[in-house]
Amino acid sequence: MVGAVEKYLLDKIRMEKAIHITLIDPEEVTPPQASAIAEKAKASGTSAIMVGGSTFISTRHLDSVVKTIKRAVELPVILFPNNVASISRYADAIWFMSLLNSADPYFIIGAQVLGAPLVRKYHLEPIPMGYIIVGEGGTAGIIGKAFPIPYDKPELAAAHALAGQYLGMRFIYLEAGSGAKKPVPQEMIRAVKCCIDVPLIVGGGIKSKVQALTAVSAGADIIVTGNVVENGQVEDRVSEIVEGIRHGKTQT
Ligand code: 1GP
Repeated sequence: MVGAVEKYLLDKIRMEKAIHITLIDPEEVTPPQASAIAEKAKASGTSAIMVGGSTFISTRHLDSVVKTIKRAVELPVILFPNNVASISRYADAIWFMSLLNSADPYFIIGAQVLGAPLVRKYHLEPIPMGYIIVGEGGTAGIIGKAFPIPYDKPELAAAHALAGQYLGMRFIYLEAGSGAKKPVPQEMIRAVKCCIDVPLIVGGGIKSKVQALTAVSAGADIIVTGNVVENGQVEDRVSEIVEGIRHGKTQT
């Protein structure tokens, strides 16, 4: 069943063609820093806040980061979990995600089995998503024991995405890894986009207006940026990326 946050995202994509989501890594911020980032990102046109990182996390710290963001902005807060400790009862929704190209069943279905009862208990809205790590893959690739899909194999990314859609996942995420030197290339975004019907999320290494424009004009429906908001110049950087997304849409 499609919940309120998913409906909000789908409506926004329908109306605006492509949207931006700000990722906040709870390991990198204090709760006041997180709420300041969220406020500035909202003012710059971001559509939702994702909270999550690839490595160590204390659920208590995560809870206070999420609570503080919720108090500061009226945007949906969606968890982006790397494990079962990344589930906060204070969020609105959770990407209920499976790392489709992991070699370890734990990241495909194991953590999900452990986390599902908590998601239900906390009344979090699960949004089924197929997560595919590509390129260098970064920390997420190492932690998730993924076989990152090389950039010159777009057809393999497309096959993973299609399998995710056929399994019922309602979003597909192409992840280059946080801080990736090279974001997901256009050919790979195009190859995935043309064979799926569900929205396509693209993230990892997107730092500029041109990079956002390039990803959106190739078919990305959601652009996620994290690193660019950790340097204090949130407003400028997010505004620039949102502008790139708007221009990219006119080229699709
Ligand atoms: C990482 O795709 C996200 O999971 C965002 O990446 O931090 O490089 O923006 P950046």
